[in-house]
Amino acid sequence: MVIAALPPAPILIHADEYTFNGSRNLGPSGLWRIDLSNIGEDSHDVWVLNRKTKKILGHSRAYLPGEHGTITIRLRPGTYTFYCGVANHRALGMRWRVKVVKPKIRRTAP
Ligand SMILES: [Cu+2]
Repeated sequence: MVIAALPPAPILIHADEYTFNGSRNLGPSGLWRIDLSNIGEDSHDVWVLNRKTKKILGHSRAYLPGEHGTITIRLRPGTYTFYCGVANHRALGMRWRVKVVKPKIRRTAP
């Protein structure tokens, strides 16, 4: 039996003043590819917070209006908040919650 390597779980986040709209709020543990698209008029970034441990797992650089970029982060099962760390943007609504669960094992044919 061969267990295939799972590709990163992609999530696309559209950021503007002052919302974070994610393309999914549930996915498998493992690598996550977080693509932030700044469709607003201010700079925005994305930070990843483990809601239980309160640890920051990583963050992107700040993206200018019209820019987009990607960070890849390994997430264990749990709940996370993705948010913008610029000024008080998080409090204004730029946050998105995701739940990460153990993936089902996938098998390939022998
Ligand atoms: Cu922001």
